[in-house]
Amino acid sequence: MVNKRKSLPPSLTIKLGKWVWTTLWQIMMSRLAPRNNSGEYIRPASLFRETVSIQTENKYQPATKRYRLFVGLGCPWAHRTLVVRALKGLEDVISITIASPAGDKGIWVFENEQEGCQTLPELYKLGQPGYNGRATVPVLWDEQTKTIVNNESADIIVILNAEFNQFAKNPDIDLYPEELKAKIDEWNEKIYHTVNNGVYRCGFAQSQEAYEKACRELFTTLDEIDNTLSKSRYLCGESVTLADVRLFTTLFRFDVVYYGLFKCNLRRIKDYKYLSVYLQDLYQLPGIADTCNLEAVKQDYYGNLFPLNPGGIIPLTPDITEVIS
Ligand SMILES: N[C@@H](CCC(=O)N[C@@H](CS)C(=O)NCC(=O)O)C(=O)O
Repeated sequence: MVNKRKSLPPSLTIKLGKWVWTTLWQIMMSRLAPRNNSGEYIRPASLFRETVSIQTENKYQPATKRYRLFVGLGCPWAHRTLVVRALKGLEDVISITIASPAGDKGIWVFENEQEGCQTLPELYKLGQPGYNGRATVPVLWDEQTKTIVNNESADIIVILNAEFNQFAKNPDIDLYPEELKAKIDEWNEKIYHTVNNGVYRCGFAQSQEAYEKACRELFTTLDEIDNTLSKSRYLCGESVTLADVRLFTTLFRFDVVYYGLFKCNLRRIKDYKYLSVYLQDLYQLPGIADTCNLEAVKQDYYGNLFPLNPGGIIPLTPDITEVIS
């Protein structure tokens, strides 16, 4: 039997589908990921940059149970703050609220009301009336003045490392010692651009050139790190520093999320002789495994970055926590 139903010729269907999808993709990507004229992803700067310090004129004095961290378990930037909180033994000093992504709204929400707020954008507005920018995790929040102290993970981990020692269970662990600062900063600079933000520059690239540039830079740095780790246990020698913490949260997500979803697929971490052992080493440090939630990571990335995964299917992946435990 011949099907007499009229239908669009396939080539026209494909052309139309491609045009509609590409146009929508570009609109959505421009919201998700600001870009420059070459299609390179440009991460917006964090706006709240105060510190906690015992200096008398400082508004935010160190105290126990005064500050709260708002985090998302999928977020690598927020994850850094959880790792430092665990390494320093600040669990009883700094409280935690875990926010979850509300898929269709593109914002972080709370399971239980926080400071009278149901969502992170509401909390930002409470902290700074009229605030209309991005509401990102992590946030270091002051429960006393009801303001945001800082929303930049790179700053928050420095604060947690140094300013709460009088209350910390492990005050002697110094992740940013004076004598290694220059070396740590040097790694941080390189690793931020090419690895931490580098994976986003791959995944959020909006041109072939931008993607290839980011991808090559990413793997050049990973190769260099692998070589360094053939000679020393951690990036700056035999003890863990903030440079390792910052690298760890990206490595933990790499094989299950960035490799596939962000097209970082030249190599996996498990293909690297030294990086793979290093990831395992860091994961096994006391308290770290408890900060890691692979299911939340997969759900957050594959379930919420709609333009990168329109079908919303969460892939089955090896359970890397079994491999690195
Ligand atoms: N510079 C920030 C970046 C934080 C960030 O991008 N967080 C993402 C989650 S992984 C977020 O909350 N995005 C929400 C948004 O951009 O609206 C930091 O390192 O603290």
